[in-house]
Amino acid sequence: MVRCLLVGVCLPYLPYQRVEEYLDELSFLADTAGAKEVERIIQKKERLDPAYFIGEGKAIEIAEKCRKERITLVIFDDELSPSQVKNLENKIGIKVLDRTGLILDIFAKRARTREAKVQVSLAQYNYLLPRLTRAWGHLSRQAGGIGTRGVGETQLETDRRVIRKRIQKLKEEIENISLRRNVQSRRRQNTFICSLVGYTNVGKSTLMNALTASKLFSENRLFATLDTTFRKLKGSVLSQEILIVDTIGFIRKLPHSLVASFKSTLSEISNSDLISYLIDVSHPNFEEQFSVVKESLAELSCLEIPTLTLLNKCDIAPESYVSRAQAMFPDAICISAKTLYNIDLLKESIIKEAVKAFKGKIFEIPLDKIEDYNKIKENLTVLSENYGDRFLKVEARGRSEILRKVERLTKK
Ligand SMILES: Nc1nc2c(ncn2[C@@H]2O[C@H](COP(=O)(O)OP(=O)(O)OP(=O)(O)O)[C@@H](O)[C@H]2O)c(=O)[nH]1
Ligand SMILES: [Mg+2]
Repeated sequence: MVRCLLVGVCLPYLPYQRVEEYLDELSFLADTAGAKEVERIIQKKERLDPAYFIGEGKAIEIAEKCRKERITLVIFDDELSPSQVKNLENKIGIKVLDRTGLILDIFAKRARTREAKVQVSLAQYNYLLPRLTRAWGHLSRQAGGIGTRGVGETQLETDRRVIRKRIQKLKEEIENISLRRNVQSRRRQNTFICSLVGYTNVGKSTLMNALTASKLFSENRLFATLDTTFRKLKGSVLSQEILIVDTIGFIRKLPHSLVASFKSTLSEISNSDLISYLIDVSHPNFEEQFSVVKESLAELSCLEIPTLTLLNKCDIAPESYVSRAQAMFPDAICISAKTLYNIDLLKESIIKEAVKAFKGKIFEIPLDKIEDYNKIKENLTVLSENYGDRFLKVEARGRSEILRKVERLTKK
């Protein structure tokens, strides 16, 4: 494992304890990426330094510490500008990474499917583009521009062109994938979709496995899941199909380039009939984690969708955390995806929501409207069809908006 040092800055409005917790999360991220925290430094500062982010003196202190402890990587909890990274690397003499760079690295390492890989590459190139420009600017300045200007510029232009072309290609590929996805989701219109949503590592995949008797990858690391997966809810007696969707976890300060790239994956959430919010009540900071998720969902325009709040990891959560959470979410269900505590109760609640969302109805469709009816039919669960002299009598279940469409056919 790479030995690393973590750096956090405590600005006047932030409690020190909070910065500690942020660094705990950063340490967890570092561990996921394959780096071990050897030291951490928190600097109290009135304002950030434009050149070094932290103070120059602090940078020298870090350099000494790294030499003494054989540390080879420094990770900052905040996003650094490209020139800050360059200045810090020059001063400290080893690689400097910011939070965004670290998260991108983890995503790149963990992406398995074509779609996840393409989305991560797009985010990486978008991150690289402005950095590439300035890095080259720096090099040609170092040489005083003499003799190298032409070469440097040409190289830079070529690199930028290549990267822009790649970005364009990746965007097209993502477009194609989401187009296919849309077709798929239209076909799924007569199924009830329940998404499991939450901060990273709250137990979404574990719960998915519990609900659907599948064996998705889950582990005590951040961002174990980078794709959305669908599975049928097991044990539902409804004729209605119920699908459970496992999604990517959210995190504080998720890099913008990543959010943009994963838009098509995340937009799956907005197709749901029900969002199950998972909260890890064993985590000291679960309130903030919840608001991060809530904000991200607002950006994806998902706030209108009915929700179910689940307090997960009840088996290991301290009593006081659970009561704090229950006061905050009086309707929430306490569960444990691991010990299966209350999982049957949860299944019933999901089924109840499915019953609410999908109504059954009987229609008499005039025979001259049969063609129109056939077009809508694939979005319904048809229970029976009987031809009469003037009407086709249909008994069907479906989403209310689809039922309204059929209803309109029965009107003159
Ligand atoms: N004790 C306990 N551990 C749990 C519970 N649910 C999940 N875990 C553990 O929490 C860790 C993370 O679980 P995952 O299911 O991978 O979490 P996730 O939300 O899918 O995480 P990402 O995909 O990384 O966003 C694993 O080590 C699980 O075994 C629970 O109810 N109780
Ligand atoms: Mg997962």
